Amino acid sequence: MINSQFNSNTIAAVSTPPGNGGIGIIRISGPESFDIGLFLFRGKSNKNFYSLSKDNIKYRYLYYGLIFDPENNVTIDEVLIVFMKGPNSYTAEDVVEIQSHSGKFVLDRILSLVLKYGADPAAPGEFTKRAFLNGRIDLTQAEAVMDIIKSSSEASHRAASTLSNGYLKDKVIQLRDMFVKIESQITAFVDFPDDMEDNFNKNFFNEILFDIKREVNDLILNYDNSHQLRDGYKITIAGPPNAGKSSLLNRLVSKERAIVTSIPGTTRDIIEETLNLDGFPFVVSDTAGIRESENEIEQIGILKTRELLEKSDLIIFVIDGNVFFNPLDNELFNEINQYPYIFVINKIDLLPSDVSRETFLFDSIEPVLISAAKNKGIDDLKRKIINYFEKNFKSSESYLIPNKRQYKILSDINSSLDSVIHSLDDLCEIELISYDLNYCIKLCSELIGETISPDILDKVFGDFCIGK
Ligand SMILES: Nc1nc2c(ncn2[C@@H]2O[C@H](COP(=O)(O)OP(=O)(O)O)[C@@H](O)[C@H]2O)c(=O)[nH]1
Ligand SMILES: [Mg+2]
Repeated sequence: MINSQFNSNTIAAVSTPPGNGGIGIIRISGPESFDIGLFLFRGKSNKNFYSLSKDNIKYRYLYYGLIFDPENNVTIDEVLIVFMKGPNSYTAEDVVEIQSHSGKFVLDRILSLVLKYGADPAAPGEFTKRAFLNGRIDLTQAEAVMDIIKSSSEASHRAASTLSNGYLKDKVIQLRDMFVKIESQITAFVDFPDDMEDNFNKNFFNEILFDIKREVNDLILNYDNSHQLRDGYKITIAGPPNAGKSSLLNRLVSKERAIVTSIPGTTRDIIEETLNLDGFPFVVSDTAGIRESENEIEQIGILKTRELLEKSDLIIFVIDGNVFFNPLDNELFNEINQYPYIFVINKIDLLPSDVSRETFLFDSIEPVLISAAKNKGIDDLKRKIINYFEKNFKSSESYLIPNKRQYKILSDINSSLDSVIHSLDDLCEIELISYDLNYCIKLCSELIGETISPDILDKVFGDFCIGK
């Protein structure tokens, strides 16, 4: 049996998602992947079959042929197969990919043959983990692979691609180099404390440290937007009952999502819908109209609305243009005014034609005039929403957004930096400065995965799907 020739260091999995599709891919990686692939494959050219051998494989070339069961010579499927010699492959090992027809039965049959003849089933994320362990990518890039798979909008994809290209790794290595440099310069004085008084230029070090701190803080700030890029920015539609909030939600998401009636107090539970505008992911919530209410259920709805306002990235405050409303002396408006908001006046279709836009200008509060029912002004509103979010994402640099693990480490670096800056004031504590700087160096290495504990690694890759 060929089994015995193969060691267990080769892994395999179906790398395409489950379900029926045009093609499915089985990926094999490790020292025995070529042997297994060659053993199960029979090339076909002009109706003639031929066998490939290790000496005559063209790497990264798609071969057409059949996968067959060597035990009974039964053909399993017509396939394309590609051999990629490490390190020029995803995992940096020898990799074989078999493109077969997709369908659970075919893919399972081929995979079971691959496993039978020497491969082990790959754990979730194991291909990417190998790419990391073999030094082809750093940990931030490995994590980005996961984000790319999950990304649901242009912005989230762009953020993931930025990490995947190694920009965060480069930045962290740059910071680490600076820490190393300062550490060696400062500790040089440890053995010569007498020189310190004359030669130590505190301002020089302070300047560098503040530069580093600014960079670290920028990354930390970017994190705050990262979960929003992944999960969507929160937009909340709020306002008095019957203003047309539910109608506006339906309009924005182009479907009848929320119940619209002329009965004030219809919406009680918060209704959420996702929306993609110009590549930005949003979660839009329709809420209960805020008013004094005796009704217990409605009161709970109003309480939930207030909680949501606090967590929102942007509030769309909607009123009915036909009901007298002066935002400047309105309690509800003053509540919303504390948060970022867009002021929207709805039902303009019902307004007399001689009412001008100026009627609705209050101080510097400029409203967007819409009719949710007649689909008027909705594009203006969308543009205004996009503009608001674009302001926060001006440069491509701000797509450099760490994930939660990286964010925690950056926060630790930031605290240690504070401590260094503090100790610099009191030059007696040179050892402490050196200790903190060394800790920063260690944290940088951890961030890019150069030093990292196996359980953190398992956690990172355990989140992946099988086959990736
Ligand atoms: N004429 C007109 N009626 C509207 C408009 N938007 C909503 N309505 C009506 O106003 C009532 C309340 O709408 P709804 O969306 O349920 O308001 P909500 O309580 O703020 O969610 C319903 O009868 C809607 O048909 C609009 O732009 N023009
Ligand atoms: Mg409603």
